Amino acid sequence: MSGEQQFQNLSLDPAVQQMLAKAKEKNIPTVWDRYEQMQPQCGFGETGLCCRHCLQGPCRINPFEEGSQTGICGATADVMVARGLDRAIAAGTAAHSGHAKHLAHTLFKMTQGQAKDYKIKDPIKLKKVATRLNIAVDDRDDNDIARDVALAALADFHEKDTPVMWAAGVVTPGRVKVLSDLGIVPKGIDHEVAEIMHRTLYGVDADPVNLLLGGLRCSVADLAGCYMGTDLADILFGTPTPLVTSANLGTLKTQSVNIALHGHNPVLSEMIVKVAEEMKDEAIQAGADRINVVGICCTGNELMERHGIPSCTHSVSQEMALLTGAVDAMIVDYQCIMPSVANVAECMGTKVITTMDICKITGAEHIEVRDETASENARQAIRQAIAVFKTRKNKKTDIPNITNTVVAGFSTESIIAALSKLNADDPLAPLVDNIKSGNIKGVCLFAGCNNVKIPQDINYITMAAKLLKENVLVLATGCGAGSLMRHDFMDPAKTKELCGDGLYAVLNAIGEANGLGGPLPPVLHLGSCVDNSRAVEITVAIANYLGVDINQLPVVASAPEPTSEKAISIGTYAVAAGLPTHIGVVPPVTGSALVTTILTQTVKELTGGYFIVEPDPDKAADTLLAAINERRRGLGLD
Ligand code: NFS
Ligand code: SF4
Repeated sequence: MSGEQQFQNLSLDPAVQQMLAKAKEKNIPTVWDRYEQMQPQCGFGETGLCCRHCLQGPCRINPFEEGSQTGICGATADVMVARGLDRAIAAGTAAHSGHAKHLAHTLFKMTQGQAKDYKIKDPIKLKKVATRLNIAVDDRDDNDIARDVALAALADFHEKDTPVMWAAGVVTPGRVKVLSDLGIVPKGIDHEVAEIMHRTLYGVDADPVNLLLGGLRCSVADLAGCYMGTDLADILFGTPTPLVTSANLGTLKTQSVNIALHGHNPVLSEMIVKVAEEMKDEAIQAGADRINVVGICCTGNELMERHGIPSCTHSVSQEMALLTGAVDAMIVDYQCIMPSVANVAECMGTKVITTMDICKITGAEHIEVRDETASENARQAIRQAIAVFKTRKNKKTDIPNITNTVVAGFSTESIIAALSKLNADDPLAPLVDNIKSGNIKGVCLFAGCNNVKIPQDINYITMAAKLLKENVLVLATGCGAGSLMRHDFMDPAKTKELCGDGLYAVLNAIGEANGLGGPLPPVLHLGSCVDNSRAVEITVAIANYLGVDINQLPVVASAPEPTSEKAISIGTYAVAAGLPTHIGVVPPVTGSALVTTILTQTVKELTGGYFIVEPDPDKAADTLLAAINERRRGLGLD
């Protein structure tokens, strides 16, 4: 094989393939090289049968061997696997809710006049959230309402007698009952994370079913953290409305000071975008035409949704952005940042700048960004990027000439607004009627990451293509959205080609009614991974409209290429919410037949949701279609 073709088994994105060829030529190791070097990976870990929870270990169980089938303390395979899964859920929950807590602190400080760079951008959303929380809004100052919302958010982290408000208040009444009956309504977000750490400690919970119920409860706390993250970010930075933008490595520009923002929390990235605008002249003085801010991973999604900032790449291909030689600074906050970016940056003569005290990377420069001094800190970081540009400006870059058109900016609010152009009095009616008639067979949410074990994007595009043709409305978040946007699935010019007739008719009617002169894009971008809450909000609205519970709706979820523990916690709350939930990578649970059966079958009797583990994307799409059809029949639809 020659040229870039040899990289087709690593990534389906032609821009990534070009950069892989360059990495090879320059002998710069990437995630794919390290993956190869890691083979064969350990079978004990792969099946969840190794335990390091105490100093008598490590213990491992060989499921194929006679003899000792427990760890030294007597923990069985079932216990080991359940404990491991619980800790992954707790880690995911800690991350999403840590992000939300950060926003709550920022919002609170803003109301106290201590974070002057931040403002309430969406007072309507503020009042909507406050009302849901039973916080008075009439005749009150926005600042006072915001303070109460921030305090309610912070209160949701601690154990209390009442349920977590961002959990119990955001699902259907039927779901609250299901979760209450199972004893899995969280009492406090941090409390649930801590309790998982406690019960998975050496010599605590040794009942796999009890452990899994604990994991489910923690995942509901994860839903709360995600939902809070979305709510507070919308209040501070605005609720997305549709806009046109672009994606892929071609969004980097040789003549510009290129800043790649990578990570998750808009608290940082929003400030960089704002200050970059103000510092344009400094960039021009340095010889650039402007400051070009692009996104990577979920912070990229947040900025794209709210401001149309282009996304340059996502997830497993993050090193590729640096390999272009055009990134003057990669500024990161936390989560999903491969430490290897610091090495690639060094090879390419550029910089990674870390900004949060919990996320420093050896080899990167650290500029602590604090709420109180955010714009000044942002200025410092951008100045570093301009300095790098000065040394880079006469050097060759290798930017793949590949960009994809993206229509993004969907949110519950913007979708309802678009639907209200078809029926102002009853905006959900057009959506629900089309589901009933079968123009829309069902809804599938694609979420999660890319994973080095899978040729990048292949599962997303295979599955989405099949589901769209079958008239399934496709929503996407996180790096799943990133994947689909880099293959034109968010380009309205492709809606006709990609969608079945019924779905196309609906997307076109909405687009026309909104003056777009054409359809909505084939896939609706709902935002970052915390914004899976938007999919929950839409699903709950449909369920309430029909007077049914979530587990009856023809709605499914899929993380076809999951990597992070955050994807595990999200998948688990999708199951707790009652959704058939596909994952395309086998998680480390197969060492326990009991745990595997509970997750893929038994849990269905408890929550109505269940996991579908299927690495083959074609088969996975068929299984999700069958699940959608089963639910349609349950509702008496064809
Ligand atoms: Ni979600 Fe987003 Fe991407 Fe995966 Fe990481 S950025 S929070 S975890 S890799 S989708
Ligand atoms: Fe081994 Fe038990 Fe310790 Fe785990 S907790 S390492 S199974 S002795």
